[in-house]
Amino acid sequence: MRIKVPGLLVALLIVACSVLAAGCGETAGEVKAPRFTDSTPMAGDVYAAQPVNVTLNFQVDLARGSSISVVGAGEEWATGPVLIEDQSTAMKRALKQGMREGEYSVRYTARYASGSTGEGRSFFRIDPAMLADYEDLQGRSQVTIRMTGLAFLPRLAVVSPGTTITWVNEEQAAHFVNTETHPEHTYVPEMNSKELKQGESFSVTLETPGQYDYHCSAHYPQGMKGSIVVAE
Ligand SMILES: [Cu+2]
Repeated sequence: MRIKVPGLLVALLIVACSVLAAGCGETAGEVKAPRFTDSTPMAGDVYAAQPVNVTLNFQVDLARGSSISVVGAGEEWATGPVLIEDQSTAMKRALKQGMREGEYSVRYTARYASGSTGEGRSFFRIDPAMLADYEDLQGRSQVTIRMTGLAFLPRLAVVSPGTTITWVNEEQAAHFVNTETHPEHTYVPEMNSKELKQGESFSVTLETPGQYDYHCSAHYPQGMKGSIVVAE
């Protein structure tokens, strides 16, 4: 008889923990919809500033009727229509300005061209303290980023809205500027350059405040990555 009481308590504890896990701790893990490959931000990423959108990549074609929600501090931050692009295997939704330090949960429903759907969730964090590692280049209309030694210099830069960024390849190896993620390059497609040979350059003007991570797809394994924050 004494065994039954602890057994019941254990059962109740399991139920209570499950409820808690489904409620309070739901942003602690990632749930991937079938055919999901990766996203910007990635689950668990910590950003120095807010992303400008949430982009999700899939292995199959998407159809209309997909949804993306980004909630933090009790507020919905995703805005505007769900956009489908990259030959229909990527979907994204813009984010409102004004996202502050904290954790944000991402929920999505992907409607596939086949007719089936998949649901997933992830999370990311914003921690402005990370801006301490960024070189402050605010207040300039033009900023040059050198590509040399298989690296972007400066690797981390904070600029003002409307700044034109120009990447210049100073070495013999050909480089690219590619928006996240690798290899889809779907986050901010206008940041994708053609192959840049020695002496060639690529420019883009960034108007919307937020974080723009990028890399060189030819030297991704070597860690050739950079990040620009456009700060108001
Ligand atoms: Cu490269």
